[in-house]
Amino acid sequence: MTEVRHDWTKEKISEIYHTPLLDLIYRAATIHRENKDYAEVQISSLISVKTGGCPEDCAYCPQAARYQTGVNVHAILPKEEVVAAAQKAKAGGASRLCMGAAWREVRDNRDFDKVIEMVKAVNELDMEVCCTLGMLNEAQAQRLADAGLYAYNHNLDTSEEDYKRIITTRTYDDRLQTLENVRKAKISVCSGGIIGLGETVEDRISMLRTLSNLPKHPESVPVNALVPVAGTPLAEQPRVSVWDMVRMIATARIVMPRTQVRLSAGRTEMSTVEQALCFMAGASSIFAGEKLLTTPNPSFDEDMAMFELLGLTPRKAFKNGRPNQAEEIKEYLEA
Ligand code: SAM
Ligand code: DTB
Ligand code: SF4
Repeated sequence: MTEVRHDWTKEKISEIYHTPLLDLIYRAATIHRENKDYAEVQISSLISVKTGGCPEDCAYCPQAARYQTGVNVHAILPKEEVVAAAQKAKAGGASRLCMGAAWREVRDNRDFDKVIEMVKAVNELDMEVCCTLGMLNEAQAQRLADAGLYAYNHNLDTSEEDYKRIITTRTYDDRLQTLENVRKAKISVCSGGIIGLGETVEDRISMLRTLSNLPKHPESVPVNALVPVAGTPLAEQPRVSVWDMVRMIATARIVMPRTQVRLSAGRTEMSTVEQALCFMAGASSIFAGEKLLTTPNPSFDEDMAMFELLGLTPRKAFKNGRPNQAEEIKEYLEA
């Protein structure tokens, strides 16, 4: 079993990232196959429970109020609509529902009370529940944990050095603090980034260094390809090459060997062959369902056809234990 290390240097990660491509894929695939469940892919489905009107200035995001993106702004959804979406996602093969809100941070108000009710309701469907609501303090993280939240998504997006170019309304340390608050509440951590923002390869490596040097690796690391959206400052960014996506996934797999590396935004632009390469390189998770938060994604049917073709199976919910069963998660990660 590959040892889980927390002392990766930028030099070492860079050496891995720049390995000749087929050697890199082979090495990542070898590590991936140490896990007996390597042909299982964890499926998360997204629902935007509060869309648009966000005060932040994330340069990639269609939901920031300051950019004219034509996104359909709406207030918080009724619980029934979220439960119906969760049931549909479960029927489509998803083990996890991730609820997103276009907030800078959680506030202790009625909207948060509503999210807590949603978490409880989806938890009762025997699905892993995830939220991505912006920054959280310790008490808010604990309240989510008590409601049965399984995972919290909070991305670093890019390197610490590059952060100010992409977002000015909060700092990298703010992001890291929320991740710490989530950890303390014993919620599973989901944190990754985006490639194609105009970052350098060094920025990608630096972000992987931060993630892989956290006291405990995130259980999930989403690797998103930028979805360029008209009206955002990054609308004209060229699409990232699939080879960059493969390199990023393979490097993440090697430096965080027990983590679910998620082939995230950008799949509508990728062929089945290209996605197969990403699974070969160690991707073990996807977002499925027609929509990400506001932009399109392949349908459940298309993904099931791809799974059939590639011999992949959807991972069942709670294979690593229920929320707050930190010891089980730990045992799994260290096994
Ligand atoms: N507001 C919360 C926050 O920022 O943490 C939660 C929702 S936010 C939309 C969640 C993540 O979606 C971002 O951190 C970013 O990584 C990703 N994202 C947003 N827009 C994207 C885009 N156009 N392309 C790829 N990923 C995107
Ligand atoms: C993540 O890493 N990617 C998802 C999820 N976490 C919240 C979001 C992708 C959003 C893509 C743009 C959109 O659909 O609005
Ligand atoms: Fe707001 Fe999150 Fe979008 Fe940034 S990424 S503008 S915080 S919704």
